[in-house]
Amino acid sequence: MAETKTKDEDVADVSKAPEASVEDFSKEELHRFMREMLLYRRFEEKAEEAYAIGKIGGFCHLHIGQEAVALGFIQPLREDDYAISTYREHTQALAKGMDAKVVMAELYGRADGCSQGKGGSMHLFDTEVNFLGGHGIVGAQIPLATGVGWKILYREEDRVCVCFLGDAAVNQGAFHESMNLAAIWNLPVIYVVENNEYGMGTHIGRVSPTPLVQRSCAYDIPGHVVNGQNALEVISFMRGLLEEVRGGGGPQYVEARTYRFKGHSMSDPVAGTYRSKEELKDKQEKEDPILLLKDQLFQAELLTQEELEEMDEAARVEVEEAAEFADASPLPAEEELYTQVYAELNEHGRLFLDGRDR
Ligand SMILES: Cc1ncc(C[n+]2csc(CCOP(=O)(O)OP(=O)(O)O)c2C)c(N)n1
Ligand SMILES: [Mg+2]
Repeated sequence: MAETKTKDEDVADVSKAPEASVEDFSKEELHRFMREMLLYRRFEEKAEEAYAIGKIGGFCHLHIGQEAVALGFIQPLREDDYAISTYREHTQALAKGMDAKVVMAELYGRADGCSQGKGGSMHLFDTEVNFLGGHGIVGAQIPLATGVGWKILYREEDRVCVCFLGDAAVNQGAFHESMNLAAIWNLPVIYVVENNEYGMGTHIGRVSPTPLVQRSCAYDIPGHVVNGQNALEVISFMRGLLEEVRGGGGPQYVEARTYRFKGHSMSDPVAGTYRSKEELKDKQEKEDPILLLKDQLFQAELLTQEELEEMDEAARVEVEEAAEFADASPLPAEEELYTQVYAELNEHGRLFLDGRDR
C-alpha cells in the first residue's frame, strides 16, 4: 500500500485539535452524546438489515464507524446553521434533527420520506432543520456549500455552513474552485474532510502524495487535523472553531481522521482485496467511536452498564418504530412521478417551492 510522502509535522500552518476530557462537559451532555451515537449505529444496522431483505433498493452507503464525525461537527451547531453532505449522510441527517421515521421512509422509497420517496438514501433533505442533502456526485456539495456561505454573507446573517466531503473529493476541481472563492470572499464555511482512508476500494495513499490537511494551504485557509473517532475531541474542537467562524474568521478546513467499518456501499464486501481483515478488526477493536466514549465515561464513573443498556434499548426501539413507520407508508403515487422535478419561479423570478418563496 502506498504511503503519503510528507508527514503532518512537515506541513506549515496545520493545527492539531487538543485532547478533550470528560470534565469539559456536563453528565447530561455526555449521556446525550452516547444516546445520539447509539441511535446512529442502530439506525445504520437496521438499514443494512432492511437492504438485505429488499425493503431498501438502489444505493445505500453506511456511516458505521464514522459516527463521532457526525455528532462532533453537527451537535455544536445552532438549528439555523446549515449542514450539507455526501451520499454517506444518514447519520448526519439524524444529527441535524431529521426524524428517524422520515429518514427511514425515504430509504424505503415511501411517500412519507423527506423527498416523498423519490430521492432515496443519497438524497436526504430537510429545509426545516437546514440539512441540505445528500449528494450523489462526488464533490457536488462543495460548491453548493460555498454558495450557501455567500448567501449568509450577502444577507448579513451570523449563520455557519458545515460541508462534509470524502477523502476522494479533494481531488475534484470543484473542491479547489470552492476553496479559492471561500478564501477570497471570507465565507463562513467549515469544510470537513471525512478521511476514512478509502475512496471505494482505493487507499488514500495511492491517490494523494501529501496529507490531506495540506490541501487548504494554497488558499490560505487554516487547516486542522482532528481524531474523528474521539467524539469529545471533535465536539470541543468544533465549539471553538464555530466561535471563530461566526465571529467573521472566514473559512476553515478540517481533516477528520476516521474509518469505515462496512464496505463502500451495500454492493461491495466489507473487506475486499483492497484492505485486510486484520486491518479492519484492529480498527474495530481499538477505534470504535462508541466504545471509546463508553470507556471514557466508565473510567470517570459517569455512566453505568445499566444506564448504557437502557440507552441502547431506547435507540433500538426508536429504530424499530422508524422501520415500522416506513413499512406502513405507501409508495409514491404514480401522478407524483413528474412533480418537484423542476423548480417553479414566482413572478419575480425567485424560487417558489411548496407554496412559499425560498
Ligand atoms: C464525480 C463522480 N465520480 C465518481 C463517482 C463514483 N463514486 C461514488 S463514491 C466514490 C468514492 C468516493 O470516496 P470518498 O470521497 O472517499 O467518500 P467515502 O465513500 O469514503 O465516504 C466514487 C468514485 C461519483 N459518484 N461521482
Ligand atoms: Mg473515503
